[in-house]
Amino acid sequence: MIGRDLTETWPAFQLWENGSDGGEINWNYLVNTYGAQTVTITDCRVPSADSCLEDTTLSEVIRGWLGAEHDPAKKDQPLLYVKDWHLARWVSRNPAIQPFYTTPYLFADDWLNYHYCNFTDDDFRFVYLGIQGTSTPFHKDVYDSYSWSTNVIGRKLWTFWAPDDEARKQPGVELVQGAGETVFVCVALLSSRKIFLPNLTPGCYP
Ligand SMILES: O=C(O)CCC(=O)C(=O)O
Repeated sequence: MIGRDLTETWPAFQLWENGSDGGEINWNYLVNTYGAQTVTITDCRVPSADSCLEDTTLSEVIRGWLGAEHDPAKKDQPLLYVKDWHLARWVSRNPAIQPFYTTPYLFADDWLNYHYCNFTDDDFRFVYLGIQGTSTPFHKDVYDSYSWSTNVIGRKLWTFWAPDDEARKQPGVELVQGAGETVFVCVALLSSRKIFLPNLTPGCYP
């Protein structure tokens, strides 16, 4: 885990947070700036949620979270999570939109995104946005790559296991990532992440 200094100059900490104390998501900014974008969502109540991805607009998702009828305690309501959102790509193509992050020097050497950004229409720089209880199931990163992930708002619980099957039968190693902290996941770890407080997480996956 890397401390807050690494990303303290990121505009996201001003743009996406409400008030001077931080800690709360600035929903108005997200809706006004990014609301029309199509994002991919999963319902974290459904086992293997990653297998039932759907597309909708960001405004629709936020409207659902903030609506009077939304009660995350009710198990019959969906628990939506915005996943693999290509926000960095969209911002880089829209000069009128203020960038929300810069790649820290430690992670500048990124062969995978260099290739994808320059020679394809795809990339592996993602933002995740969710409310308390949303999570990403057990997985390892694309093409066995390394990854890094900075938490902008909220706290995130990570659980890591060593890559062999035997290790998965043991409890994993847990780590709580606070706002501004960056987790680096090396290829030797399989990883599963659970988010138990509101989070908004720019991630770039070399
Ligand atoms: O933040 C998350 O929910 C998932 C992040 C992720 O999948 C990753 O860093 O590999």
